[in-house]
Amino acid sequence: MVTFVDRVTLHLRAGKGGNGCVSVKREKFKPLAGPDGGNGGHGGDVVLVADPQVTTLLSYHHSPHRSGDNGGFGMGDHRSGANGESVELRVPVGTVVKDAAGETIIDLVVPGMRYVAAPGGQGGLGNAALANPKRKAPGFALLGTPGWEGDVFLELKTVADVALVGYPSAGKSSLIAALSAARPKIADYPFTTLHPNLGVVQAGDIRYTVADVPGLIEGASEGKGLGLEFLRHVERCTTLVHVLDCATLEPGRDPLSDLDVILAELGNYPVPEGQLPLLERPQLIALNKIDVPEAQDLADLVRPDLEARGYRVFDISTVSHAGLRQLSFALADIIAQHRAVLAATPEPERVVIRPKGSVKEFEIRVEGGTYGNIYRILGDKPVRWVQQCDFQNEEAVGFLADRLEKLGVEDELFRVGAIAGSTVVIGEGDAIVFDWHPALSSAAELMTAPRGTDPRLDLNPRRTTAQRRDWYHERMDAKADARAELEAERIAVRRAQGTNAVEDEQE
Ligand SMILES: Nc1nc2c(ncn2[C@@H]2O[C@H](COP(=O)(O)OP(=O)(O)OP(=O)(O)O)[C@@H](O)[C@H]2O)c(=O)[nH]1
Ligand SMILES: [Mg+2]
Repeated sequence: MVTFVDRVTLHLRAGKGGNGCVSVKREKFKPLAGPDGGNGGHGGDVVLVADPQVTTLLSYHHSPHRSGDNGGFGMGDHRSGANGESVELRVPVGTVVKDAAGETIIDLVVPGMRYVAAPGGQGGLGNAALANPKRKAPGFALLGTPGWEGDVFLELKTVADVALVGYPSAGKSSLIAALSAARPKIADYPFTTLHPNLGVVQAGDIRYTVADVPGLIEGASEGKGLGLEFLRHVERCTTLVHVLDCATLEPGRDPLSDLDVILAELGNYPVPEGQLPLLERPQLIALNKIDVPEAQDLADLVRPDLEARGYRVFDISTVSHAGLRQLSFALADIIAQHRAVLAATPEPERVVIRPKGSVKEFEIRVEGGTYGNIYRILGDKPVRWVQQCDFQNEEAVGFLADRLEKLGVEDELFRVGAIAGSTVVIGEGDAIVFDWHPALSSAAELMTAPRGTDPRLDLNPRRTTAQRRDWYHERMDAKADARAELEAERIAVRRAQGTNAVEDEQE
């Protein structure tokens, strides 16, 4: 029987939004008293919540299909539909959420963290909400949009401060049982532990968590034994404790060679980017089973070697509890230091892995087709508007066309080269295909001139006041000039005559 699951694929379906309602208020002496259709309710989300009380993904292994409730329909008399109930899926702290392509979406490492894995659909507006001074009695309402539907992949990576690693039967489970209230299965055959166990240790005023992972053997990184499968659970532990068995009777095994094997396997484990490789983390050594006399002798023998390699070594026995206090306080020190460092470093900027919406509200992709180009309109808004449109209702289709126009879709279609009759598709796939009939504003642009520069405007014979004023001044100036010229001529003539007269007089 499976009792622990750390990987599961969930099939999620969020609730659909309820449709808006078309209704007209009727009163005894006012049969058409205005639109009163209510809005549809929103569809329920499917939310993942990190819960420290949950330790396994087992329940999702048994029932991986989860869905949110649909939103209720809007009704007459301004009654809105009820919002669909959201579903909360409690998952262990340390659950990594990945999309169907295997990309990490979010890491639920903090207790209480929530992630809306499947957002519910939007409720449609009723005709009351669609009314405005220009459209007093809309004969249509918007449909609810479908909720998100798809698969997400959950992978549990235990979050603990300390990980106990070592050969099978080295006494890891016994150690966690001796240090904490955890009661894992303990037995003298290898691979007793098949999944990680968590325990909470209180040392002085420091409290930390310890994880006991299944035993490793030589070749684990190539899949031997339980393989490296479970090293995933070590990945998030700050500190490692090597539990070395000093009382093993197996030939060819001694604490030093055991340690080398485990180190080699840990070194082969690829940690995700940005994390400290396992072997660069603080490591302590626990020489276990020293209640057995030969084990104590062996421990005394190997300790100088291990200390020479730079390890802090603790002789322990999970049976007599010797050395456990020292070990747990040494661990508490390391954890406390690590926490102090963490508290001092500023929290790194949050990275949004799946940014919502692009800067542009839509884009048009031109695709070649057998019957000429297809213009595909992509973007959250246009796609949602199409989902909200009741294509049986002409008014609703007109409303959709207006919305698209307002967003600038028509202008953009024109810019990328669509002509009247071009095939236009909204969204991926071929759900909504139509022939483009440009509305008036874009038809004007077909005349290739920018707005407001219609050539016919230039034929206007009426002059502006300014033009008339200028014309008047020009005429006045011309008259004045002419008068001055005449005057000058007259003077000249008179002078000529005058001179002649003088000459005549002189003769
Ligand atoms: N004498 C003695 N026996 C011990 C001690 N610690 C553990 N054992 C025994 O060693 C055997 C294995 O102990 P476990 O705690 O199950 O070992 P494990 O490392 O968890 O093993 P796997 O889960 O198989 O990897 C059990 O029979 C324990 O009773 C100890 O300090 N002294
Ligand atoms: Mg065990």
